[in-house]
Amino acid sequence: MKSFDLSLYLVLDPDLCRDHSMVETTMAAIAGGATLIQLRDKKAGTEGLIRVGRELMRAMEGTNVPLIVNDDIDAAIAIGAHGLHVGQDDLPSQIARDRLGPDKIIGLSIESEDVAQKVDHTIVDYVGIGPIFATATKPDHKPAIGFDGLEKLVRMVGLPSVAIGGLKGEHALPALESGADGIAVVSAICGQPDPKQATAYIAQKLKSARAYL
Ligand code: TZP
Ligand code: MG
Repeated sequence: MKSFDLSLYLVLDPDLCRDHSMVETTMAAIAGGATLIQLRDKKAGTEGLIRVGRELMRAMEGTNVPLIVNDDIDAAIAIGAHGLHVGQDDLPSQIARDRLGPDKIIGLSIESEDVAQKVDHTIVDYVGIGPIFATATKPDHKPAIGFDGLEKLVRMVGLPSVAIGGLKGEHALPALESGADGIAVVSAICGQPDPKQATAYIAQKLKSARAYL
């Protein structure tokens, strides 16, 4: 069954997690209210991703929170992850779908109107839109689009969407007001002294934003 909740999407970054292992950070975030976890490690290589991904899958069993792997389809398949997230420079989503089959979640990053126009709704399950703000977490990111840009792209794409890039709990309201289904964060959780509390804070902001809207 392909079901997922984009509300509070944690993208793991091992460099930022430092003081806590990826598993510790993930389990703390889930306890704090994270609804989806993405394993993103640009340095690990496929074998490294598979190792940590399998550990994550074991730890997350029974939580109902899906694990999505960034970029590396071989790792995603070996791990038995719930899905794959690809960017514009990664594997084309059609090829990803062919290899993963219909039941896995496929997410796609979009950052401009050009790209938004080309999204294939029959293949992609959700889009990650951003960066909303410039962020040191992804040094090679595309220009920041702000919440106005987010709103435009959410409307154009018409798929479930999550905003990303420089976001913190305070941005839950403008992100949801712009039409996104949730926010994706790295540094607002990874590397925080207490990842569970950091996640619970964002979850609370999302809850108040929903109550307000
Ligand atoms: N894609 C666009 S911005 C970004 C990614 C993976 C990094 C977001 O990190 P942070 O720390 O939440 O700004
Ligand atoms: Mg990528």
